[in-house]
Amino acid sequence: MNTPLRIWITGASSGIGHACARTLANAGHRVWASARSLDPLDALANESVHFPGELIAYPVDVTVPNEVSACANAMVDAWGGIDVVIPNAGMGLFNPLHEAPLTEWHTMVDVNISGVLSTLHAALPSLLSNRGHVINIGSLAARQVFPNSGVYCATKHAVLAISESLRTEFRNELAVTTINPGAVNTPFIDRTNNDELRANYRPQFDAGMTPEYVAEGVLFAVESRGRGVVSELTLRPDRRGS
Ligand code: NJP
Repeated sequence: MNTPLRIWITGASSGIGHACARTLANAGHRVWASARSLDPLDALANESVHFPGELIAYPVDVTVPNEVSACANAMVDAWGGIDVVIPNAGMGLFNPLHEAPLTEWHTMVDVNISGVLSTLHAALPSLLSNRGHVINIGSLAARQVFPNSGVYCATKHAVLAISESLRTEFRNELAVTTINPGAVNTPFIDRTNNDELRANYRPQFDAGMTPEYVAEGVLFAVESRGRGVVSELTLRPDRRGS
């Protein structure tokens, strides 16, 4: 088995983050799982007692910088450091640009950019001293723009730029990976407030990849240590049918 790594993941209560937390703990790693909703995190922690690794649930709202730094400090106090951070918490509130309330734009910027930055800022000192790994969750929307999701696309372009700046600045100290998924079947689209768009998009996500498939990609990137660095991984649904 690979050496167990100490991994902090945000947005672990649902979807991709939840699947990553399970997959990584099941592969023997030590997972510090964060989100705002404690019930699903506690359920995950209870389930994980049967896994070879370890999983601790620690609630955090990534839009509150003091909570984020307290979470990182608690992990370092408990486990002595952070080897991998996965700032996965993110939201896409789809709406045509001219119809979206300003609050939706701010929410996406607060969670998808500021939340990622707060998480990285809190984790970086420990990551740098451990020659650690940042795994950012981008999107196809990090390289393309789509209608009805202009601000979401802008936030994911920012995530990719943050990854690239870390990779450039810390070439000899950090591994940096950006995972760019297409549609994944999670509650992601259910958070969209525009009823018509939510209903129209849902089938596309129903036919998307499983979050467990994305988690396999994350596990591969995490366990590449010493062999190579996955700098960008694009995953798209297989539309060929069975
Ligand atoms: O979405 P969902 P996904 N503070 O809604 C958390 C990207 N992505 O797993 O706090 C802390 O199931 C929320 O937890 P809670 C996407 O952009 C997806 O699909 O309890 N956490 C939950 O755990 C995002 O970056 C697709 O509400 C906060 C999690 O975020 C990542 O994948 C395609 C929070 C969201 O889980 C995970 O999305 C793509 C806060 N303030 C990229 N606000 C896709 N699904 O198709 C939310 O290209 N969370």
